[in-house]
Amino acid sequence: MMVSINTHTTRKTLQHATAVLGALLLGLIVYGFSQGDIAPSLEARLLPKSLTRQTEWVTITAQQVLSGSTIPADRNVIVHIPEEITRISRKVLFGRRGDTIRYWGYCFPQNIHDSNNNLKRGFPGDLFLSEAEREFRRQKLIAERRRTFSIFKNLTVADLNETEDRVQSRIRHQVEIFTGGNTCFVMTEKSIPVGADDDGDGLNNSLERSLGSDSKNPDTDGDGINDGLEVFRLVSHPTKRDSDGDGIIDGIEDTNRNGRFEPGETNPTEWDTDRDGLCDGLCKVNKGQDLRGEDKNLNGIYEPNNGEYDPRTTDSDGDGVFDEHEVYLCVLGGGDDC
Ligand SMILES: [Ca+2]
Ligand SMILES: [Ca+2]
Ligand SMILES: [Ca+2]
Ligand SMILES: [Ca+2]
Repeated sequence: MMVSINTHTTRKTLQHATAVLGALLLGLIVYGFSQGDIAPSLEARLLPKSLTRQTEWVTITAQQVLSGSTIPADRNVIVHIPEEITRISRKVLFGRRGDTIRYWGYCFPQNIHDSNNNLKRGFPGDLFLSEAEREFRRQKLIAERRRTFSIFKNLTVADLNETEDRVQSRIRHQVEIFTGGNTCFVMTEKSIPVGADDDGDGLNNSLERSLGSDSKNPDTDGDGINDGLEVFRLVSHPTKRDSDGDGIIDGIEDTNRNGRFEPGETNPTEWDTDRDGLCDGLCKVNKGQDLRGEDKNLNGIYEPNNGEYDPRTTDSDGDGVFDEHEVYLCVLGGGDDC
């Protein structure tokens, strides 16, 4: 009993010591470099200055990045990029959340040469900013610069262009590709998924787990479109071969399998692409009693000789009678394959 309490206490003490050490380290960094161009970067931290000192430190281990983890909001987070990762893009590593979520951080350089370079420029590592954070800083700098103009002076196009140029040059974003062995600091306003991408489909392992897709298989449902394209571009189900339930699998609807619904294709996320009332493939109608649809053999090819209609056109044969009405007339006439 005593032993377990002591172990627990020791662990607590160690955790505390690590946290204090981390805070001291950042304190030194901030103090040491506050004279250089680090100041605007740190001022733009996501938390008010008064709160940053008491912000908790969290470490995400290389093992956690491999299996997929979450970077919590409003914490000082240290992420160890596992050696197993050769290279991974910032977007994939942080689950493509940067368009809407403000996060920023920096990676400590791996060798002393890089380190010296960065120290000369007044920052101990290479900065990265999410798209949302870059836009936030851009707007802030533009507003600051506008205030420096006299209210009696009209801004010319040249003034505005100059403002834009100056602002762009002040926003430093240096890391798009992360490599194994890096140690990086991250702070985010909302939690973001972090992880390796074992199967290279653009979804990191944390996202794959939350979506229920297979992190070792780039096309979990085997419909011909990879998981990343399904989630981020097509917005279809990575675990469902026929996302819209019209009978035709996603990779047949999206013929060139590029994750976009384009002219000449049927829509993998809409059961009736041409909205003529008949589904693209075959669907149950009349409370499940009948099967009706346009591409009846579900092969993605319009075959009028097989009694099919074109799921891309409301009037497939161009005779002025809409497809749905043709089916209605067929049923009235007692046809058995309408
Ligand atoms: Ca993946
Ligand atoms: Ca798929
Ligand atoms: Ca479908
Ligand atoms: Ca469809």
